[in-house]
Amino acid sequence: MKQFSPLWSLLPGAALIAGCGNPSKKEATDHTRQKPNVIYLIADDLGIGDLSCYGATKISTPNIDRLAGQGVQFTNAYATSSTSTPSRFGLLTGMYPWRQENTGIAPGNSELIIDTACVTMADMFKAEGYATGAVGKWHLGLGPKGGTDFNHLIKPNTQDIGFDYEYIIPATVDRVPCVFVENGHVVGLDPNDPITVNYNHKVGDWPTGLENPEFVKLKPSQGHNNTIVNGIPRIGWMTGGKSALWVDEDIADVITGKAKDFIIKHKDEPFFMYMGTQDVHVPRVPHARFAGKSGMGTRGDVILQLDWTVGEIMNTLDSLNLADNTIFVFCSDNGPVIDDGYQDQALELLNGHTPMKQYRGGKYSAYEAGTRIPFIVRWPAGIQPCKQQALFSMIDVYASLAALLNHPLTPATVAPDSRDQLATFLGKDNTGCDYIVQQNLNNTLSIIQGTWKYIEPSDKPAIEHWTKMELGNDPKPQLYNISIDPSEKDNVAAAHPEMVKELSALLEQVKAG
Ligand code: NG6
Ligand code: CA
Repeated sequence: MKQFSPLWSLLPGAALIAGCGNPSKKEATDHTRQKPNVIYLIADDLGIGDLSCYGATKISTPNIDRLAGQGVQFTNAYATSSTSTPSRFGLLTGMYPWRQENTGIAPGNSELIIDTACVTMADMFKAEGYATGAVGKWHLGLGPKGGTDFNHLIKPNTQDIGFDYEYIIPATVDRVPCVFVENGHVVGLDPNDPITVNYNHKVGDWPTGLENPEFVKLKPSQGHNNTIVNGIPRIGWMTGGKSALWVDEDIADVITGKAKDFIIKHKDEPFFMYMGTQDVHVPRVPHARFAGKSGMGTRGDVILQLDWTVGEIMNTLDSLNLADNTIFVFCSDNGPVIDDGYQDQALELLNGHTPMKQYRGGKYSAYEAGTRIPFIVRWPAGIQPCKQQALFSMIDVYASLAALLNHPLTPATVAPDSRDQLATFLGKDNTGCDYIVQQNLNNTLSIIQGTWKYIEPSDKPAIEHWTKMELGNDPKPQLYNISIDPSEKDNVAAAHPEMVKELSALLEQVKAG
């Protein structure tokens, strides 16, 4: 193994630290002399109420519970945004996605939306001598403006923004093309059967959900009526690339296998692996090992599948003796949604399960369940297990990890919105950050400071068209005291004009940069 400067053990985060403020009894070990590996595993649409370690009683997630029990388990952590693309953009760039135009939910043929000139979190790790990899759901676009060409080397790809290796699902599992991309190439593509993708009109002659509903094995409830792949109608049209099409039941196995391979390959050097699971996004298609096992329909089954994935990664680390000095972050990209477009009986089979817990809204929403996420940080060599109640936002992961590595974030354009919250991230301090800013589907912003949450006025629709989710948009300012009213039932803006003024001014200041 590579040896790093002993200075490493003196870095701010390297010393063993107390669990959420309590003095540590552990002694420093040699592990802390080597840079820790970092695994950032981001689940899709998983709710804070979906895990037994967060209080779910109708489903059991033993592996994620074990991870939480060995790490810092956050109870007030937030994603930057209530949908996938902007949330991931904020994490990897350290810049609020709403500062850039094209950061809404990306189609499957979107250009790479992170500028190759941007110094990403992966670039930082690379500069620090880490092997870097992106595995699984990507959803930040690939290739140049004007539509991705999937038949040649796709450039730019994640390798142009700091990743040495990629094995990715370009967008979402409900969007075409239904293929994996490895280092810029569609995996298993037959050059004689090129892929054509379009998001405006039908291409080729493959059946669509709209024209051939008789071929559909999972019926849409909203949208999702374009090209049928594996019996599932998707968003967008595609044709060609038959030999490259993924098998939905096997996606978790494939990406978990690739993630394990990456860890094994880089076991002797520090590595950063960004892993996005397709679970629990629609279409929810569990492998036969998990089908019917939750008693809650496929939404529950893919939660079990996700838990299995986490267990596989943990076991791999254990078997290589890497668990101790690996920072393993587990979280979701946005809040949960029950029916997100397929008739999978998620609602009918909930059986009292509460993905949103007591929080209002869900995916797409400015209300709490839109961005409140499960968030766990395990690092046995550097962290004392604890529950962390401090306010924390995913936008601050980048600068916090930079602080851990003593890596300067200069010039100021690098990760401009990310703040060093390392002490909170590691459970050393429970003060948390002064304020956090979130974004809903329509870019309506809200800000939380202390116990107060302010949602800026918006003329956008109150309800999301397809899911009927409350978006939290209201032409009037909204103010909630989330410590006494976590379900945001009582808008107290009229009673506290001074607080509305203060928080709206702070939000304007953040917007101004
Ligand atoms: C919506 C899709 C939804 C999901 C979402 C993106 C319809 C009706 N709904 O437009 O199913 O794909 O986009 O989800 O098409 S995310 O988690 O990747 O942001
Ligand atoms: Ca998502």
